[in-house]
Amino acid sequence: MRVAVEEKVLNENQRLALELRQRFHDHNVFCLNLISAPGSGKTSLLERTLEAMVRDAKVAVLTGDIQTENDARRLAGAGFPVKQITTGGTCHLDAKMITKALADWDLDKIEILFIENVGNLVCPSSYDLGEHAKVVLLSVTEGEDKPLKYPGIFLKSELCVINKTELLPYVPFDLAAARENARKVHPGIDIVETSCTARRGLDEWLAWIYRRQQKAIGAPAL
Ligand SMILES: Nc1nc2c(ncn2[C@@H]2O[C@H](COP(=O)(O)OP(=O)(O)O)[C@@H](O)[C@H]2O)c(=O)[nH]1
Ligand SMILES: [Mg+2]
Repeated sequence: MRVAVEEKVLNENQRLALELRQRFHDHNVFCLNLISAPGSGKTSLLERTLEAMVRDAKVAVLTGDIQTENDARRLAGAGFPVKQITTGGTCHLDAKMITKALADWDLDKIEILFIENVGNLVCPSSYDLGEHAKVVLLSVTEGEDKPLKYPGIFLKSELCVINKTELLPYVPFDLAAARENARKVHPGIDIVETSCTARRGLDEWLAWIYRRQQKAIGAPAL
């Protein structure tokens, strides 16, 4: 019974995600879905990303959390459209929440849409949001074994951002093992190392975004 209900929810999500994907395609919106455990640095990475954008860049952010508007407040400072989605307990964003949040935004004014998912390495991996790619963040304080413990999200993500790298001298995190574990789960996954506080690796992250955006433009929606 529980399985049947879950399947129905996921099928409905898939239908709405396909609609979103088609809309993103029609309006040339490139969409990334950022996923990580709480505190890995999703909002920080987006803060650094928005700072790096030129003033008239068509960039927008939807940021999800169970409670509070804190992340939207942090991100709004950069002057780009930002909207908080508070799920009120749900541990992931779903396609219906994204559809609703986009209802009063003109997609023709957006070229890159970042979605910051709720902090969780499990639930968000099952919900397609119509994005072009999922990006998983792993910070060096979390342990290099996380790709092996949470393979689903590493398998589904095109990029793994290893964040807080300026802390490497102080934490027992084996960077080579982390990379190897991510590639054991997903051999083709791209990996970028960043430090949002020391502002390292951000050029590489931005270059990845633009490369992936180029690939998305002109590609069929489905
Ligand atoms: N040392 C260090 N701390 C970071 C870095 N990036 C983010 N943080 C801190 O980690 C905490 C959680 O970051 P946040 O961006 O809110 O993570 P989120 O929950 O994934 O959105 C905050 O205190 C950030 O200042 C980093 O590169 N190095
Ligand atoms: Mg956040």
